[in-house]
Amino acid sequence: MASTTVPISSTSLSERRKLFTEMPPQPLTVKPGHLTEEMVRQFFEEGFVIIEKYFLTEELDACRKAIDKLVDDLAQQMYKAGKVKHLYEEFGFADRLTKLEEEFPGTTILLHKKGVLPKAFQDLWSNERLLNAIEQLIGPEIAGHPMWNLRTKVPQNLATVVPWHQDAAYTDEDSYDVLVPTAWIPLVDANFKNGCMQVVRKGHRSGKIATHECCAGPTWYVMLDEKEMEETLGVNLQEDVVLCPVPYGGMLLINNLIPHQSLSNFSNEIRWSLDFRWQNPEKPWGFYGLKEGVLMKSAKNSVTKIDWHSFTSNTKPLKNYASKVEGEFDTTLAGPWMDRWEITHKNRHTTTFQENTTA
Ligand SMILES: O=C(O)CCC(=O)C(=O)O
Ligand SMILES: [Fe+2]
Repeated sequence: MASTTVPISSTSLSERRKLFTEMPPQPLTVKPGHLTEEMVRQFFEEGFVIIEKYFLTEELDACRKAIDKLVDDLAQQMYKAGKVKHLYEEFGFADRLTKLEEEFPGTTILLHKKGVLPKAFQDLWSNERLLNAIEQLIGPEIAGHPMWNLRTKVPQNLATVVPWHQDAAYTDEDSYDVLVPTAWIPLVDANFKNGCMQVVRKGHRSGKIATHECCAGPTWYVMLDEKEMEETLGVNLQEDVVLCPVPYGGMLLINNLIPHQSLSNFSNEIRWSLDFRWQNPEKPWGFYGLKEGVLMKSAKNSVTKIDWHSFTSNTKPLKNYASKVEGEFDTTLAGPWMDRWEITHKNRHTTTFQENTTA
């Protein structure tokens, strides 16, 4: 049965507020990639910070190249199966997926679902400079969180618009007391026109998770009603919404309680982005027992090699859920967050979820 906001004692609420809003003691020595004190302070006080220049061009270029390969592999697979009549090889990073999507609606979903993690993505996620910055937020024990995404925001496509939500609404209740920073990393200049992110500043400060609903429009995304957000989280959308353009090479850091959404893409090119999350591996993953995180850095046991193999191969089945044989080209996407919130809007994704739920 879908749940609503969990009652919480005032002690744990005040501890949670502290964890999410107070800057922890900072590392004693300055390390490469460290954020300025001002940036760390903004992350805790406002719930987000934009860092305009952070990555080396080659680090992100390698991810763009890996995406070209993912799209090519998918195009070949679809072509061989007769799903599309063209490979669209004359198109590239900015528009090849759009052409495939036009011919076979749902191609973007196939790519999103595949969840392939090429080496360039692994390298970016576990980039030493980036982990030094994450250490400033959560301390020296750091694991990659199982929830990560390659976003394929093709132009003028409702299925790629992500409505208001707190990321904690996708994880289970165990995770509510765990600070999980997200780095949202665009692979193009992201701006208002191509659908960058918006956040609600200070929306994390109440320490609460508002009641979400499922699912938005033609998507598998949870959604947070604006009135509910204002009432529960104590924000004012007239004043607190911040547009977050991020240039190529930069990133947006947010926490798992801050409400955010991404806008429509009115440009002619795909707005690609990656979102990676980290947390302390000693805390619950909040991922419905499906998957654990991957240890990346530790002051206790130094990490010589990140075990990507286990991370990418070990996913357990969801309890009370029997996935009917999914075709290779099945463009429905269902997940356990659909059981967390009331399904106020049905679509093919929620129907798949309900049909596969066994008890
Ligand atoms: O990239 C998007 O469109 C949405 C991203 C998002 O919600 C996230 O990274 O948590
Ligand atoms: Fe999100």
